Amino acid sequence: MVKLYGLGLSFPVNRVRMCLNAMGLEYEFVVINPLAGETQTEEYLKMNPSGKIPAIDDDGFYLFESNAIMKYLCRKHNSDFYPTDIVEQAHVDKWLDFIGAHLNNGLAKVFFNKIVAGLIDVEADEKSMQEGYVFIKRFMTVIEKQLGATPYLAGDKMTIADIALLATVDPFEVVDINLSDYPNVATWASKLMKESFYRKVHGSYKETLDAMMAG
Ligand SMILES: N[C@@H](CCC(=O)N[C@@H](CS)C(=O)NCC(=O)O)C(=O)O
Repeated sequence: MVKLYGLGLSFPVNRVRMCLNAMGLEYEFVVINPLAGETQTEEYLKMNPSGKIPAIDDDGFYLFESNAIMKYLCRKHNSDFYPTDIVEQAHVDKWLDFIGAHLNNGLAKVFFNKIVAGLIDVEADEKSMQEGYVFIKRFMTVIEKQLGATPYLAGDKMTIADIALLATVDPFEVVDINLSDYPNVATWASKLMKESFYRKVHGSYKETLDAMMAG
């Protein structure tokens, strides 16, 4: 059985959880906290040499990087969430790269300064945080347009590009980004957030954050 290492606050980790849930795969979720130094052990660094989360251990096969993990799982289990047709697959890859390079970068800046800095007692970098908000606005506008044109990010069917996006917009509420500023994305997200692959992760991102804060 796949072992997934990570923390419920991490959007790349939640992306892999949602993917495993959507595919109906059994897995063990091993909670490991980078903020407590738990990803710097010799054992964990063998799975992910960057000391980041997520990583998986699939019966001795180690893999890191959330998008690579989702693609691997889909290929291994012949899932349509990562289509084999080269054009369809190219669209999925395009959006995965777009989300990874642009949106996740912006969100990482905002999330670190708004949430994590306080948790680890580091001074927030206001400039970096504002930069993050500007990136997010710029690139969410592109996503909003796409979801006005097609029901799912890469076309007519749900794919891992949608899962990557859903896990990325999931923490928006706790960093004061209003999803209703992007009505197509809001409609798309509210539909997917009712699905069991999401509900098995949490009721909402805020719920996970509040539980973590409470101890
Ligand atoms: N591109 C990576 C990003 C992984 C990542 O940045 N994880 C964060 C948590 S959201 C982390 O492990 N941070 C701890 C650290 O940098 O030491 C992926 O998609 O898997």
